Amino acid sequence: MRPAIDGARLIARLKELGETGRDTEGRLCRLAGSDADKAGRDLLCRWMHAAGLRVEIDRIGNIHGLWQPGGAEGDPVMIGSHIDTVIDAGIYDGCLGVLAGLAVIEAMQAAGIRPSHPLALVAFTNEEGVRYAPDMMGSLVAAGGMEVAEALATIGTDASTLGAELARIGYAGEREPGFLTPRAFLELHVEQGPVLEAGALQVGVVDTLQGISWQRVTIGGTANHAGTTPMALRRDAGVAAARVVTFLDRLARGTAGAVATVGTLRLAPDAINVIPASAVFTVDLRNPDDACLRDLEAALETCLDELRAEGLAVTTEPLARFAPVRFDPGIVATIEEAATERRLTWHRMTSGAGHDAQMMARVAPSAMIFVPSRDGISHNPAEFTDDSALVIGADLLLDVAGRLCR
Ligand code: HGY
Ligand code: MN
Ligand code: MN
Repeated sequence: MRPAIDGARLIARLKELGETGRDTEGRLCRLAGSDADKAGRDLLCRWMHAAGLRVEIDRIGNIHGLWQPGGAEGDPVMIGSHIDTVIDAGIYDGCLGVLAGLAVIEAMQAAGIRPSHPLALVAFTNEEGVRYAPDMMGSLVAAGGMEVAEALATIGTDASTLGAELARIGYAGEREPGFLTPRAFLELHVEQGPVLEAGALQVGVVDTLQGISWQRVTIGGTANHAGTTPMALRRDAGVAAARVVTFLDRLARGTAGAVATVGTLRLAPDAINVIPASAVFTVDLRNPDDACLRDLEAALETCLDELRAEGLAVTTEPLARFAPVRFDPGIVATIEEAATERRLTWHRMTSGAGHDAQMMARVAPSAMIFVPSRDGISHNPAEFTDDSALVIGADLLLDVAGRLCR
């Protein structure tokens, strides 16, 4: 019997998980290591246990659900993503990939499939990096790109420590990160961009993922009286920050494939009649070409040097830097074959967003499948993908996993 995804159950779980970890204002905020994250993790573990998976947590809190039916030997085919979210998130980012992976295993079980290799489902810790930088942290540690001790010692935006928070919520596991070496890694994800919808395409076959550079910039000026200080005598950290923000916007708009975002900005002392003494903000630069990404970073540094020359104290702190990634051509071809066999409309594309697959590509042949995002919106409660598109993506994931498990 050909296995098929239980679409109704997948959608129901996405909605149930989507209601888990909302704050007092009703916003979805399952930040890594938080009580809200624990609630989502507990729900996922319940579903994994109910599916008969062996649940193992590693030291950075990555949750693994292992299915090794009789006759399945060797390294597992791994399907993964994340269930932590940004602030005021949508319900599909990451969660689709984890819950579709669970649905794939359950579909194989229901159809009596006997895979030659085990399957491992993984929900990685702190993919979003909102509370603790860098992002994709759990998969980065699992792929050997960051020492687990360093990751656990990471100080959050709220002065908490990731390791203490994971212990507090009961997800400081025992297994060493990377205790599983997947024979292949697959991730299904909503596109979070406008390309598939604009092209009326059902599926994206993701063969590359752009480079990412994150840093925190601190600008020191001089607090002074808003009323008595002549403009020529000011060292206004707020104006300096605004100059950097507009510089980056112009730079990115004039550079092929570039995007630049200042997503956080804090002024101190944050008073209506005090010239800001300091501005602390983050810079997110991305580009599919690493040399171009380096040019963007260099241009930012030149802009900051101009502020230094004007007497402002400017320091930077690197938070993340990941080069562009090319996924495994063999798995990309397998996804294309399976999509063609299902007569889906698809095309190859680059991921604008970071994903756990980009870290797992360091240790295993990896690739991704995208399904369309309505109006290209994500990291926003308006994030939406049609139920039918979600199931199409999960069924394709099932086909590809089946081919890789044979
Ligand atoms: O930042 C990203 O691209 C991902 O959502 N963590
Ligand atoms: Mn994601
Ligand atoms: Mn995200």
